[in-house]
Amino acid sequence: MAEKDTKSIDQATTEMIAKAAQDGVKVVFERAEIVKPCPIGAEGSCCNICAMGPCRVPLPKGREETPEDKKRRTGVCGATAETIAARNFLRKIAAGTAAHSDHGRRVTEAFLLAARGEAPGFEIKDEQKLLQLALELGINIGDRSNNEIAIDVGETLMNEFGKQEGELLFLKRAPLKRQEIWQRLGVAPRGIDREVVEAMHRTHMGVDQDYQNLLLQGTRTALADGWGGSMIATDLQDVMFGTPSPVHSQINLGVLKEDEVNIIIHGHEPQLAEMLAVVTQDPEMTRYAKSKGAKGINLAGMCCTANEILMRHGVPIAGNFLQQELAIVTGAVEAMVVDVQCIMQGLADVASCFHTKIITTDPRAKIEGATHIEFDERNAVESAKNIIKTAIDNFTNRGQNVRIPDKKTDLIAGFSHETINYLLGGMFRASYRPLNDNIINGRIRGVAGVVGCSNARVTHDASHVTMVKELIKNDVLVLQTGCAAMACAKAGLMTPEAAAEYAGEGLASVCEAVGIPPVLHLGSCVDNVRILIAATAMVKDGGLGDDISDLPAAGAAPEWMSEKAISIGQYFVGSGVFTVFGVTWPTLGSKKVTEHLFKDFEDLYGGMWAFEPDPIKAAHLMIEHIDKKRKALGLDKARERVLYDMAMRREL
Ligand code: XCC
Ligand code: SF4
Repeated sequence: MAEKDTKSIDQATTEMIAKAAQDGVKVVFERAEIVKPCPIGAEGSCCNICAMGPCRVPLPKGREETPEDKKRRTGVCGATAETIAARNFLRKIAAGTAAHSDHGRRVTEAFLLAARGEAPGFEIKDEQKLLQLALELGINIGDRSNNEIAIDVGETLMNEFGKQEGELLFLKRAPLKRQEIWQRLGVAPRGIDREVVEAMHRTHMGVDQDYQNLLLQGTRTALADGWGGSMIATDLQDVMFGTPSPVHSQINLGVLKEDEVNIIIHGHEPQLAEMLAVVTQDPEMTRYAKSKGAKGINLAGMCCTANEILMRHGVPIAGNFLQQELAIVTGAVEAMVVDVQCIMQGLADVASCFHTKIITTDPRAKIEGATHIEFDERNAVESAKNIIKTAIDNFTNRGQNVRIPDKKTDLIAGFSHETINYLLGGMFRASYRPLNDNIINGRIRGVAGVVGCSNARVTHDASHVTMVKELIKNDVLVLQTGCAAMACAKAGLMTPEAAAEYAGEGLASVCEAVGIPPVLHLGSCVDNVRILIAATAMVKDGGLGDDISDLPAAGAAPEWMSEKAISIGQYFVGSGVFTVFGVTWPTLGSKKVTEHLFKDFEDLYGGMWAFEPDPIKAAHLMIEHIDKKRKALGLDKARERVLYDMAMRREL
């Protein structure tokens, strides 16, 4: 576990932690000091799947294992530490895949309602992406209407969740070589739900007891997330709400406004958020807010829902995961509207100290003490108005104890795969060619995805910002999603000017020519699939090998906390990407399982896991991997030339 001396490097956060203490309000940072992680559970050495246990089988610390220790390293049923660690790991993947995929399923349901004209207010915004999807799925276009085509697309993709046989359709998007690896290893997912169910079955007491076999199912389940549920979510969201393109906005608690009704939308699924973004613009709503003494309505996002409406509407972001309670501590939030995932139950407690209303909106996620206003896509505009009115009515209850930190940062977001393609290649010859060329000529050393959560066990935002600065300094272009993206946006890394300030000369020269930041915001956590698609496009454009595992690329989640992060990591690894996680590693209780994930996986998948809590060291593991891939491609010389040229330029 990484040492932690300060709670956050973000000043707005530190300020609000202090205010919470003054106000006597307990938030996550304080709870993390009171509740310490269980050291046995943290390393995956606790099994509680049957009532003969829970069985704890930890590795002895600070000394070699004795024969006596070895006896204590099996559960009552005889399960080994290997089986226990692998089972726990697979269950995390199953939970993460379930979360992303259930999101994808709900989006598909909404998409079908919209296509059938049963969800007024929702429509097909990106016709081109719809038609491309239809072509790809073999759906007849002819002179049929968009809605007719969309119904077929929606039904075909809905079928992916409950499919029992064959392979998920989007696996075909991957490079051929990758598909062959999946087939050879038997890890090509058949249906999304089937893999999650099988993972739960195989980790039940007394079923799969071979850690390598369990971890194969781990890959199959995770691929059902990355090339299944999450990919469906991102694609249909783009068709329905528009594919993101570059957009300017601001981030941090300073986006809240003293004289307006502040509504924060927090969670993951974008349907409600989209509708709120539209309805807050309605003059009727503004009039209503004014009638209560407010100057207007200010909508801001939190966590991945924030990323969704940032990417498509430029709606400002109030903060990332660990800032959710602190937004309420400002005393200026009339309503925090939540849907699913990453919503701390502590919100209800914090809100009870202020006037803030916590509004749950999804029947799958209620919180004791919160107000429930169900959001229904069939009645989206009315539901959204109802929620906004509730927030406006609460404005008059705002107390005197208001303090909004004077901190917000500019950022550019909206880098979808389509946008990167277009920005680099131009409107008429959209391609990844210029990116590949700049990697080949060495100006860009490689590409890194730095994603994932914030975690109260380590200094908030610190690992993200430190790692990403180190990467771009070394000419690695960084792609980001989730709370990681927000951390770096707050630190000012997502403006074009950041290139000159923080990036190495090679990367900076490319960013300046194209006009992009050195750190690109690709969206929410389901949007990690944009990275898979971008990586595949780079392979297909040529010159960088014939599989994702050949690319000079790496991934990381330095402050991860959620099971979804493990699922994402596993599908990146299973797609051929070297991926390093920070904070803590959940299989350390078994050396064999850990070795398998960190070493053997490279032979199986061409991508493997690593654990390194120090963000600088982790960045260098990624850079080493990138250099190893450059060397294999015969590109090591090109980079030396670039560096030589630059050194000469400097001497002139
Ligand atoms: Fe949640 Fe997506 Fe993690 Fe942030 S990054 S803490 S999962 S909001 Ni997905
Ligand atoms: Fe213990 Fe085995 Fe039951 Fe797990 S399955 S709790 S190791 S007896």
